[in-house]
This record gives sequence, structure tokens and C-alpha cells, in this order.
Amino acid sequence: MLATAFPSCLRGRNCAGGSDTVLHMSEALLKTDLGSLPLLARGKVRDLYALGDDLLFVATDRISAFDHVLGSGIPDKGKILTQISAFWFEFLKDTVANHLLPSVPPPAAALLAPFTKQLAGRSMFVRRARMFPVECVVRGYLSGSGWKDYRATGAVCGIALPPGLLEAEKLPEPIFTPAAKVTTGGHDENISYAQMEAIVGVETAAELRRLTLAIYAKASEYAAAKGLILADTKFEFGWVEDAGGSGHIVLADEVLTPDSSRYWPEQSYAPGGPQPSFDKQFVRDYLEAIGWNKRAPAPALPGNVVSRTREKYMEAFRLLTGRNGLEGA
Ligand code: Q0N
Repeated sequence: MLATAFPSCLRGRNCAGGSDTVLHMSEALLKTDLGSLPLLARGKVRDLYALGDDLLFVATDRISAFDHVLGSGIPDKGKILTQISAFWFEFLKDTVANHLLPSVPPPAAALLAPFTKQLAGRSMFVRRARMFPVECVVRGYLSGSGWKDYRATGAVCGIALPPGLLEAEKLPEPIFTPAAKVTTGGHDENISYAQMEAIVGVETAAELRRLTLAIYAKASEYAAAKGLILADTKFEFGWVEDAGGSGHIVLADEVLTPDSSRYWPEQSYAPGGPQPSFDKQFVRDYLEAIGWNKRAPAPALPGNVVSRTREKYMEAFRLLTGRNGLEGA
């Protein structure tokens, strides 16, 4: 099904990796190597390559916690997150245009063919966009830096909220709380809407806020029907040129994955304190238990933490996509 819906998600001829079972977990892909293809950016988790005028977006199996990439990866994590993103791009396509290209042109496919094993199920061929230098964050619940901000100021990113809200409580309505990218690897910095207007312009700011809230409304309603609270999430948008000199906004990067979003199981939701992370709680618990000082080098993870975490990512994938495994990815 995805094969026809997402021809730009590269697939292996015999679905390398996707058919692995519990009997044999494949090795984690920690780093891509695409020979002479120009690497444009290596993020904590994703590698971005130039492919002619377009880009190849590859999700590795790297995992970060407490702002560090850990010494171990989670096998198939990059495939799982790519398939979750692909699901959401398709789900949202009537709400927002996205950066996915409809297919990989034959010359690009020929260049990539030697690297099928690294790319299958975890890569997307996307349009190169001019990225807006803001993170478009939307919060339906009070958590993370939003909760910290609220406790200190009674507001989040300058948006006043009613007094007496609890940590993780549902907000009266979802709020748009942009952040500016900090290039030095640090945390993104919350900014006011007026600051965002100064960065991207008044009209663009309004359109990015409108899109962000519309996407959140649609996605959180869907997630709720699957038993998941979408507490908050962040989007990155870019601008692509159309033929004839005009252009349009596209939703780029990864979308509504557990790495870019807080998902909480509705069943165990309990406002009044921090909610356990859907995907990374075993990792965090382990890192706290061994007393890691949260400075580099980050430790490796024991096998049971890796396999239980992998199972959490698969659970998110199954709940959201309704698919049982990665076959076909
Ligand atoms: C882009 N980032 C931020 C990969 C992800 N379609 C695009 N066109 C131009 N640039 C970008 C995209 C996208 N998506 C997005 N950087 C460039 C996130 N990166 C961090 C590094 O890994």
C-alpha cells in the first residue's frame, strides 16, 4: 500500500531488514556512508545528502537522551520513524503540502542502487526547500519547557494561561509556542510570537501558526482515536519555488514521530506530575540508574534496554499506522 502511496520512500528489492523477526534482530545503522554523495548535514539522528537539486533524507538508528547521542542504536528505529513520518505526510496531505517527491528519478535511483541496504525503508527523496529558521511548536498539554516556563512566569512563550494548572494538564486550547534554532547543538530557545514575526515576517508567521494548529488539531484527533494523547509536537517548514516564479510553504523534516513529539498512552495519563516517555523511558531509567553524569561520552545500552525500547517504537508504529510490521517498507 505504501509502495504506491510513497514511491519516494526507497525500498529494498526484498525488503532488507523488514522481514527480521524476534529470532534475529538486525544490527543498528549508526552512520550512513553513501560514498561520494555530498553529506549536507548530520543531525543527532538524521543524515541529509544532496542528490542533484534535491535531497536524500536518511533516518539512522541513532538515539539521543539527555541531549547526547548514545553509544548504542535501536535496530530499525530509523525505518520505524520514517514509516511513521510517511504515514503522517499522507494523512495530512489535504491540510499541508510537504517536501516529499513523488518518485526517485532513474538517474538518482542509479546513484543510490549500491546503497540499498543502508537506505531501504529509512530514506526519503525530498525537495530542497528554503527552511524557515524557526521551530513551530504546538502544545495541547503543559509539559517540558512549557511547564517550566509556566511555573516561573504563569505564561508559555508570553501566552498567559489560567492560574493553577498542573504539570501535564490539558490546556484550555492548544497554543503555538515557536522556538529559534540554536546552531551550537544546544536546546532550541523559546521565542515570543512577535520575535517570530521579526524573523520570518508577519504574513509567514501567521501562515505557519495557522498550519501548525490545523495539523495538530487533525493529528491529535486521530491519535486520540488510537488511544494516544499527542501532548505536543514540533514542525519545520520550508519554502519551495513553483514554476512561474511563485512558491509555496511545505512541511519538511520528520513529522509527528516519537522523536519530535510527546505521545502519552491515554490509559495511564495522570496529570499532576511528569508523564513517562512513551518511547525512551527504559533508556532514561537505565541512564539514571547507572548514575551517568550526562557528559560525553554517552554510555552504550544493555541488550534488554535496546530490545524493550525497540518494542516501544514498534508499538507506536502499530498504533498509528495500523500496520503490524515493517514488511513492505
Ligand atoms: C533541512 N534540516 C533540519 C537532517 C535533518 N527539504 C529540506 N530542504 C532543505 N533543507 C532541509 C530540508 C528538510 N527536511 C532540514 N536541515 C536542513 C533538520 N536536519 C538536521 C540534520 O539531519
